[in-house]
Amino acid sequence: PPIDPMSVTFRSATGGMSPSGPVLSRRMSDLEGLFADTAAWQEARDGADPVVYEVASSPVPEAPGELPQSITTIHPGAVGGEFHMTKGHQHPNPQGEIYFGLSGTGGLLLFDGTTPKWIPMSPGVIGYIPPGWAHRSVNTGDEPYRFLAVYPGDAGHDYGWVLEHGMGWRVRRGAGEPQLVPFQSE
Ligand code: PAN
Ligand code: ZN
Repeated sequence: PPIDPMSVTFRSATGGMSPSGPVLSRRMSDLEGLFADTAAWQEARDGADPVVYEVASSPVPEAPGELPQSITTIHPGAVGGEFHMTKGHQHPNPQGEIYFGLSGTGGLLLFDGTTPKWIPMSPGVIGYIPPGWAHRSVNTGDEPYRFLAVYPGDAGHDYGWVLEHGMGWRVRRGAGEPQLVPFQSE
């Protein structure tokens, strides 16, 4: 059923939304196969199994014509030097998506199967994801990195594509700027 016009309040202290739809929590144990250093990942999983990121969704349904929104919070940290990140996905029904930086420092890694791109993200930055580009978010700072996402309700989410093709680069902690390392060299 169509929903009524509405406003959603962003809770800046927690990254929550009010009113809120589902809130999803991804722990280290949910992120098998993501990080290059498998031993370091296993150690983190078997230890505190920390929450790596959370996704709060607005009550707008994932239905054709609607524009669902979500706020992702990626907690700071790294696994074997590789920064905390989201799983990453393709939209099987290729359509654009908009990200807007809310707090902290991170980046948007995009991959079309051939060429990776990196968009540094910070509060106030709009990152645009064109149709057909897989996308993953990375926290490159030492505080929570938080952003708003707005996407077409019938875009769908395909997580298998990234597991199969990678994202072109891995994002590692460097002396200064984050290091973008070719995926194949791991
Ligand atoms: C975002 C992502 C969110 C979590 O809302 O879904 O940041 O990342 P993963 O879905 O890759 O775990 C988005 O891009 N929606 O389309
Ligand atoms: Zn998306």
